[in-house]
Amino acid sequence: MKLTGAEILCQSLEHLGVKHIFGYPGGAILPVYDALGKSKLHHILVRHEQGATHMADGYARASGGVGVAMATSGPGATNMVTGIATAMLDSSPVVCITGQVGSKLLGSDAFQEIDITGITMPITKHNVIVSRVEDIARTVREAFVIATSGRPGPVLVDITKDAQQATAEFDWDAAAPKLPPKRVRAGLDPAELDRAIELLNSAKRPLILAGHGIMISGAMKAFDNFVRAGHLPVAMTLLGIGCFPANDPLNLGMMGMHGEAWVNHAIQEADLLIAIGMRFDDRVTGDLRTYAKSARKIHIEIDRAEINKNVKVDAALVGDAREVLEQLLPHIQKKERGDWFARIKEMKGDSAVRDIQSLPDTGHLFAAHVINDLWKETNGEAIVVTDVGQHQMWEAQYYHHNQPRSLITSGGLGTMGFALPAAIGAKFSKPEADVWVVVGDGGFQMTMCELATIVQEKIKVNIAIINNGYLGMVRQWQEFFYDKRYVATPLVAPDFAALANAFGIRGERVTARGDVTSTIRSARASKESVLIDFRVEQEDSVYPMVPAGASLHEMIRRPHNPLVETATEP
Ligand SMILES: Cc1cc2nc3c(=O)[nH]c(=O)nc-3n(C[C@H](O)[C@H](O)[C@H](O)COP(=O)(O)OP(=O)(O)OC[C@H]3O[C@@H](n4cnc5c(N)ncnc54)[C@H](O)[C@@H]3O)c2cc1C
Ligand SMILES: Cc1ncc(C[n+]2csc(CCOP(=O)(O)OP(=O)(O)O)c2C)c(N)n1
Ligand SMILES: [Mg+2]
Repeated sequence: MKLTGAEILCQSLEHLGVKHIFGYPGGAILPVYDALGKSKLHHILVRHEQGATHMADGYARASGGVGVAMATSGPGATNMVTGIATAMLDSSPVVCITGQVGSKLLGSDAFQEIDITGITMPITKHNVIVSRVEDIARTVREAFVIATSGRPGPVLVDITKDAQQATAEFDWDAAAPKLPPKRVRAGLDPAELDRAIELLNSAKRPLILAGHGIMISGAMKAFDNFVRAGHLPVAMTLLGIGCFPANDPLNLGMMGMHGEAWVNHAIQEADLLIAIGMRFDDRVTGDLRTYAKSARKIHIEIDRAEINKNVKVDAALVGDAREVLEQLLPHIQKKERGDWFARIKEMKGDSAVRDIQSLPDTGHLFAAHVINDLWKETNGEAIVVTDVGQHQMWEAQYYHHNQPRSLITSGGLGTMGFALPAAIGAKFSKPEADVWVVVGDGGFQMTMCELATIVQEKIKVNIAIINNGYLGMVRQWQEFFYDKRYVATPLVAPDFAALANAFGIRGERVTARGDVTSTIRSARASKESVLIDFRVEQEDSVYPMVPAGASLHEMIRRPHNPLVETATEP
């Protein structure tokens, strides 16, 4: 039977298992919207196409599957750019479908014509323009394969309007992807494998650097076996949080610019780093010249281009984290490493056993209190989606995640405005989950229009605005490095609770520490979304901090109480 290109697209997406599409219509994609109306696909109307891409990204990160976003040509497509780049930098499998002007008009500066494949070339794993109806099904199938295989990433498919309107036979089987043959992996290089095993079994002060790739690979079980077999301490990157339970005694916490001080010191003192599915971002390493000087390094990584990119390694195991860990497992010798663990404990000092909750109430509400109470009230089981800034770092420090994919955050691009839409996407992929947005007063104002999407779709996502009246993270840099000249960082905001009400969402404001728990509790008990405006201490800073470009051990520490640098032992 002959179908239009638009119908073929919708049917192909159904074949691929897609249930939700986040999008916004316009002229060049209208035939697809007409077909969508007749399909089983659930289209979520966003308020801005950036929101659609973050929703698709949040959907992908929460589920481990593909998120799909859709937009019209021209401004619809360009509004997607930030979301696509966000997905690219964090290896998130998002498929974007854009409408394009008719193929005869291409290159004529037609109304809303923009070269979106040109624009997104460097920020997609792959992109393609389709101008023949016969190519739609195969191209979409290929997009899904490319987005999810190897190192995942965003793919954009731009479909001309005439291709959407033309008709062709729809034959799913005949539309099988025609991709270049997968490079047959010859297995791990035996010499590298032997070297890695030798390094692992002879190390006295080993430390694992656990990254996002463990989650992407679905290697949590294999990783757990590996850690226990070798009795190895684990440090996590921001995006690695959740790959190993925070409450496990072998988990030391986060590394890097705002990581735990003892973790950064442990990295500098280690004699072996085992980096797994992490890419030695500069937020993680600090000054490369002084990074982990006494350590040999093993890198387990699927993307060969990451090997020796930032940090030179002694053994490179290129492959899927789960497969590599399973191969290594039988060769690992268990070692007690008593001296090393004692040394780490010593570096940890007493800061980890002090509980911010038990410190005297000075009448100040610190962001850390809010996050730590949120952790306690949700039993650490919520999916928390953060924005970018100080609150993001406090979340990483004070909310202890035991489950993979339970922290969703923009790490590589650090995109303000990510949290609210990404949380909406996460909620669609995990409807039973307790989803919380943790967002700053600045970032929230970038995509707050998506509150209307929550209302229109009748979903429950709770929102905690950590409102410090500043673009806090930038203010912190100005405090430390620009002599407290707060240029363009004090921030006027609307009354967020009243704003929520205007959208039809319950809004609360909390100014006292004693009200944090009860307000969170009541928000959780509500069937509908609740927004809480937490008015927190305005000029608090995130500690520790490795100044950009400084050595990892050269951290700025919190000058003095009332707050310790980290919260309770999880
Ligand atoms: C304000 C701010 C502050 C920050 N501070 C910190 C900080 O203090 N500490 C910190 O850690 N981060 C911090 N970040 C985040 C940082 O910028 C990076 O995003 C983060 O460190 C990257 O973590 P990753 O390497 O684990 O993940 P990704 O960047 O997602 O890299 C994943 C790696 O895994 C590989 N991979 C993918 N699939 C597989 C597979 N199947 N098998 C094996 N490998 C695979 C990929 O090729 C890639 O190399 C901060 C970000 C912001 C915005
Ligand atoms: C889109 C975008 N613009 C600018 C920045 C630079 N930036 C990083 S953190 C930050 C401040 C964030 O302020 P807020 O949302 O209030 O969070 P806070 O740091 O106060 O918790 C800014 C401006 C960014 N990361 N993303
Ligand atoms: Mg702020």
